[in-house]
Amino acid sequence: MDDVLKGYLDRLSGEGGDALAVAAVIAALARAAVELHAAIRNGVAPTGDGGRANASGEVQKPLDLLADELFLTALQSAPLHCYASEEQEQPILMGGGSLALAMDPLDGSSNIETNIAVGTIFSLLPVLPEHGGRPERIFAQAGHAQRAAGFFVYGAQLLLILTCGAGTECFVFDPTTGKYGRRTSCRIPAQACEYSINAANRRHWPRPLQRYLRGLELGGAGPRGRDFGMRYAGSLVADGYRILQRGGIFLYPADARDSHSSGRLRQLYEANPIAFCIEQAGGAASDGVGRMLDRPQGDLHGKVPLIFGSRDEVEIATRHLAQSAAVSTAAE
Ligand code: AFP
Repeated sequence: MDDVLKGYLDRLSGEGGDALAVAAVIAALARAAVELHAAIRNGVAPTGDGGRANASGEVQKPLDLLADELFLTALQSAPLHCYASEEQEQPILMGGGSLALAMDPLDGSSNIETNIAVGTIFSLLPVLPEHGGRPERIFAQAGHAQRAAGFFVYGAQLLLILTCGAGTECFVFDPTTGKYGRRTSCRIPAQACEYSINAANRRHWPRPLQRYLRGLELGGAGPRGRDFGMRYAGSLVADGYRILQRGGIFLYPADARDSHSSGRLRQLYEANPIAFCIEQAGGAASDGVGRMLDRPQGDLHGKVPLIFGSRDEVEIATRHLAQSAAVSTAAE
């Protein structure tokens, strides 16, 4: 079976500019992902709690730290100027190059013990002369500056979802050949049939969001006039891949809790790369007010509300959310 990912990256490399560097970084990530997937699948990766907290104050699991170390090692010879990670308080200067990489090395780690798919999310940004080589300026670029982005899904299959700005591709790893042997292009249906949200947070949502979700729950008996399904994996890469496959809408909104006043997901290495993949597959991604990829980047580990999926549905949800200037909790 051909190495379809290698063929894709070889063609990409010929596009000139920093395409050769982009292809080299993605190839290094793809090799490291095979190693991490094997460690997870074979249960050799440690679980439990690592005892320390990351920059977002969340407990780091040993697998979070193992994943971060594994990717950092794999990227030592990649053409990278700097590396930012959910597991690193500050960016790390690398060997030098025209690109900067931001990663969530292991997304969904709280699901490891339950055998739900977890993943790695990555975002590649250009290093420009005006940045003066300073990581804080490089990682302050908005999402529309991304050169490439994607995520790996460590499930029954190892998948790489990748965009370099000309569509979103899904590569499937074949353990029998040791190659990413299959590629399909992702196109998200404009209409959603499923919604994805942590309904346990309902009481914290703003009223207009409550009304919007109530409309989905009422289905054919309500204002939408048709029934919807509900799926929520609690793993962004699993929910994101499902939506790339069959459409739907995912929402992690800001809510009335101080801890969630900007939602839970980090803009640099979760929301922006997912948004890039979703848009390139014909979908839409919003922060509840405007296009996610146009939102100015806050702090390195800054959080943002995130809504993404089928274009028509994201438009409807964003219109509802725009009605709530201030977050208010429901009376009941
Ligand atoms: P963990 O990496 O701590 O498991 O968090 C996963 C995640 O960042 C993202 O993958 C999920 O969409 C989201 O959190 C789930 O958050 P809730 O558990 O608050 O619904």
